Amino acid sequence: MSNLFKTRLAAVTAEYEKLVTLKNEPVLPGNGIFERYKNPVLTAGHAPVFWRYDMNEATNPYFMERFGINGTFNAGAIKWEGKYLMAVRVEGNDRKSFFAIAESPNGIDNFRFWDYPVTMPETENPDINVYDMRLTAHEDGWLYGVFCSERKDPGAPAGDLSSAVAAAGIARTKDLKNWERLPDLKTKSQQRNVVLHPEFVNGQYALYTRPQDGFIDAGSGGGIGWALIDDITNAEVKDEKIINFRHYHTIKELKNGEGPHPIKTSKGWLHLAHGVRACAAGLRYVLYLYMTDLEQPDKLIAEPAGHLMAPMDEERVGDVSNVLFTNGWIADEDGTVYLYYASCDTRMHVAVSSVDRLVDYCLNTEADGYRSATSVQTLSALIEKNLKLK
Ligand code: M1P
Repeated sequence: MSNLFKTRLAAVTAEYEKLVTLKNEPVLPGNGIFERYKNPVLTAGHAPVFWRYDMNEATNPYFMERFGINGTFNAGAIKWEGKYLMAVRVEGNDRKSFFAIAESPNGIDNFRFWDYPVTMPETENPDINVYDMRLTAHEDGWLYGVFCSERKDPGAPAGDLSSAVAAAGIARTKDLKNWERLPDLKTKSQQRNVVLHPEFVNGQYALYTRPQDGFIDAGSGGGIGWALIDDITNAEVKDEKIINFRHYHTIKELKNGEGPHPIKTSKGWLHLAHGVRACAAGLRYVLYLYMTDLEQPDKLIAEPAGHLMAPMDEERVGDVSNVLFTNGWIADEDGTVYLYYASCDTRMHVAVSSVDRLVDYCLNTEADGYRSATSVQTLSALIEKNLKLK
């Protein structure tokens, strides 16, 4: 082995091992609702060395990267056979995204990718790009992955190489290794952020949807939708209603989208979502919570004003600035909630809370009154209550 090859192999391997074994720690005292963890749980550097490099000196004498990884973000999550798994959106330097499973023994650090990425079967109309998988262990016994399938807009005028069409791809598996691709969701509008509810509702599959007029703009799509589906192997949205509306001058004025599937609690279904507003810096993506009725998951029962989490510090920096996005969380048997979120379409982080704390937050934080005056009323009532304690 030449010196150069040997030296670079050793240095790159040592750097990788140091990164993936880095111990994580909570950032305290936090806000009491959740604790952010200090280090990102997945970065491009977590991609195994043998993904990025040809390890054979004869064919790679300079030990140079042969397959660059640009980012690891927007991951679905599930606890599986005692391990914390993420179905990660891995984006190569070629801008194509694909899915790969990363596994951790504790949910907060030591995430390592499985050897191979997911080989997702294509439909007869191949996806150009796939991303943002939501994982749902459904009561029908299958584990579903619902994701965005992006294709070039067939109606785009010549020379327009950007217009695209977003649809919901649907696949299922029993082992997260072998996937059966089902037909894409049939729907009148474009769709992204489609999520499968884990239980049957009136004997039907239920989907959270996000109808949108264009590839980027939600347009007349009023928010997060809800649709019951007769047959998941040929899923079609026949009737769709909005259950979580966008609203003027809020964190979700422009767009919103369901995150992972909601967590079932004794007080109702706990939902995590992203909201988007426009500002001089571009689009600002934040995370928020809402709750729906236990018996009627399409009926809103609580929604605190504003965001749960917004990008801060280095979370603001990345390929698409000012973005937090989530499509994965894990509620552990003891009620601990691992909330996985991506910053700036670049890397993954974790924040830890509990079902009790998040429900408390939802049920005891004032809803948005939609005016400055109502915000002042809310704040003044809290101040008055606190000052009486003196
Ligand atoms: O770049 C930010 C996000 O933009 C899109 O979000 P939405 O579906 O709300 O339009 C998605 O492409 C998402 O992947 C991305 O993180």
